[in-house]
Amino acid sequence: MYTDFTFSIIKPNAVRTGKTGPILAMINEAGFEIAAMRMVRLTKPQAESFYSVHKGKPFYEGLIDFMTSGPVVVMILRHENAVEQFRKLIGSTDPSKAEPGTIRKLFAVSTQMNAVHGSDSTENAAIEANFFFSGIERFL
Ligand code: 3AN
Repeated sequence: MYTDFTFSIIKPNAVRTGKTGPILAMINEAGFEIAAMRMVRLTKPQAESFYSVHKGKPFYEGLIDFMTSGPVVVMILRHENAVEQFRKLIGSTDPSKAEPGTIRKLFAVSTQMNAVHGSDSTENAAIEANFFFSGIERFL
């Protein structure tokens, strides 16, 4: 199993407000290599499948509506200890708890509209990346 990659999404609020470029610059400056990237508009079934672990939670329906509200940018990122390093770069899910200088501190507007997603394990990174880029081995 590779451990030097993670999967990220720049979420609709950040894309809509022109933050794609600044966020990509922070990702590059932190030393991540963008191994694969594309802009997509999630369908409702895709969003429901991607966030199926949250099904039944109070924020689930709002999360699906939000994530299908506009285009997102999906990426495979390479870095040593990528999952852990990227979660440090993005900061806490709740932006009010995110460290200064993190992507979420700078660009999130709420816990739901928190600008970016970062996988929480290498196993999930592989599942999530394969969801958008079939056969991820060719990017790693
Ligand atoms: P993270 O993306 O930081 O790993 P998860 O996987 O717990 O966070 O949650 C996935 C997404 O669900 C978050 N990025 C956020 O958009 C939304 N979310 C999580 N918790 C809440 C909450 N308490 N209220 C609203 N939205 C939430």
